Amino acid sequence: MTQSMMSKGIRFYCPSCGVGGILGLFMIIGLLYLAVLHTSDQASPLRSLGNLHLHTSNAKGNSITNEQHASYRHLQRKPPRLPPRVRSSQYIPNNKTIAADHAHVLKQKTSVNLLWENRQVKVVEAFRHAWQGYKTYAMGRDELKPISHSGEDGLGGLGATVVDALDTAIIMGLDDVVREAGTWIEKELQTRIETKGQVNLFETTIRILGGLLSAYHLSGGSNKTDVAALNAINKMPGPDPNVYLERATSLADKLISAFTMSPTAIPYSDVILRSGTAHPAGTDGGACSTSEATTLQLEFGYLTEVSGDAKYGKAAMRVLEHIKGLPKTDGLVPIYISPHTGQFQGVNIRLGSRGDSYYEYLLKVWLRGGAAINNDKSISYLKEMYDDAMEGVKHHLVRMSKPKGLRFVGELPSGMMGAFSPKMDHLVCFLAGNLALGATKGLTKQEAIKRGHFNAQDEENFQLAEDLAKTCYEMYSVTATGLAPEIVYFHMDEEYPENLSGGNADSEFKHDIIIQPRDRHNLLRPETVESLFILYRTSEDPKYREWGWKIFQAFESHTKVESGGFCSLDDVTNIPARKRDKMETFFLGETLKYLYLLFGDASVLPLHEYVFNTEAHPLPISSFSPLHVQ
Ligand code: DMJ
Repeated sequence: MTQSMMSKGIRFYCPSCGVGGILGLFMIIGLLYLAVLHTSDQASPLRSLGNLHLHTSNAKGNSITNEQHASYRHLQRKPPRLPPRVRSSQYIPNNKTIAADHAHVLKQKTSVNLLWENRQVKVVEAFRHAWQGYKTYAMGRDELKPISHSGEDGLGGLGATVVDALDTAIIMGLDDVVREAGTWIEKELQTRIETKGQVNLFETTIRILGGLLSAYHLSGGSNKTDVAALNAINKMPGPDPNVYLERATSLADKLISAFTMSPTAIPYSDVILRSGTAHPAGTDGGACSTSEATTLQLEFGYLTEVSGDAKYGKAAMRVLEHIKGLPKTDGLVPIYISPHTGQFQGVNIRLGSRGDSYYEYLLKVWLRGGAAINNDKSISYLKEMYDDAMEGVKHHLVRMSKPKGLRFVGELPSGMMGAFSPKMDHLVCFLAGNLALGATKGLTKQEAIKRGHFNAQDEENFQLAEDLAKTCYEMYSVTATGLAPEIVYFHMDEEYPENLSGGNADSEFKHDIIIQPRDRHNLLRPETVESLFILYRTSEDPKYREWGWKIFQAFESHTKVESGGFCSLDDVTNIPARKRDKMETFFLGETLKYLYLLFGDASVLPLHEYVFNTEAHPLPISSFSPLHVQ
């Protein structure tokens, strides 16, 4: 709440107030602030927590006793750390700025702040444009097809864009969008959960379950005691937050069959919603992608925390507990795992598709469990697995391109004994941000050093994070459109061909980065801007914002569809770029959210208090971990 009070959002809440009104508002805010201080623990980063005993209730009214972890009280009493909310009045189309209406406020701002506020408004306008297209042509479908003015259900028909976009709209303060999405979820989603057919466990968990849980938290659901006070100041539109939790629970009750029906700790990859049954994938001998089986624990764990039902977190954490005991090579693992045997399958090692978020969740589940704060030993194995894996990445997968020298992460398609491939998926770009997050535990680098939380390995990992962020940015600037292709190869020989595969002759790295014709597409993916956001927050270096702005402008120039929405591209190396008739849900859920946060105030959703799931849905860091298998 203090964050909301200090935010720019609050100023726009009452734009026409006079001085008296503003003083009055500050008095009310001051009183509420004192009340909050009285009831909540001190919210300092990496605080140590007392070992009190507690008996409390969760949202469903179930009883939770947790002797070791009294910090649940902190979660119950602390008001939601809602971000500053940008009011609708701030969105004035056609490049008019908010300055005219609020000159008295803006005078006090530096021109740098103003510049980034205006850029942030541009992102909000882009989000509105995307939502408008979706609402007009595809409301309730999974994805918008912006060129043919229709929709498709590529994710099983749960209205994935509605749920994926909702918390971005909450964060941006777009009340009308929150109301539209929230109402749809309240009225339509339950029937879909009960009647739809096959969905993928991982996609449904990260996008739908994660989106619902984040919306539940951000609209005040997990902070029952203070929600009334909060709503009095900043009423959240849409349904009661418990609606989001109810939908999340009923969806998870279907998804959990993937764990319970499997003979091992590794879940089946597909679930039939209407029957609540699960089965293995129809390909690869039924194997699950390693990333899919291991990217469920933030969502199921948070559901356990807010519902009080241990079964969700337990089922999901069994996967990581099990993988802890499997053989690995310097922390690196193959990209398939079998639910039939519980063993890894094949030898292919990479941090791109099918491998990526295994490494992401080792760190994030540890962070969200609060282990960086409360030193919870029960999940320290996750941080050890993460640290080992990052050492493995540095030893086996990181190389330098020629002639100009970009550090990149390649692949070992035939395992440790096979040849190195200088191929890097755009998906790998998540790693830059993840390394920075792991090194600083979500603090700024400066703060982490000051607090003694930054050792030599952190320094090395942070350097790699910065180098990879640069590489990922250059994957954009090497192309004619300024947008990255899905996959690049890095040049490693002394000799290099003269032909330019990216199409930007001005790029310093035009010979280092090779783009194959089959890899020239762009799906509006978020990984690079995600990393720029985390690197900006942790390093405070403004260059990351500038890079993000360049990328945003390229999205605007080449992917915007006039009638509404944004589209994927077939070929980023030629202008005009050939358009592809699809707007992926993660453009609203992740790409635009990360850009908005990158250009905004660092006090919004601070990284030492929130962990973003792999689909960019923020979940609050718990000060205790109910996740580990007892
Ligand atoms: C998203 O669904 C998630 O970020 C996932 O982890 C990887 N793929 C897409 C975005 O590219």
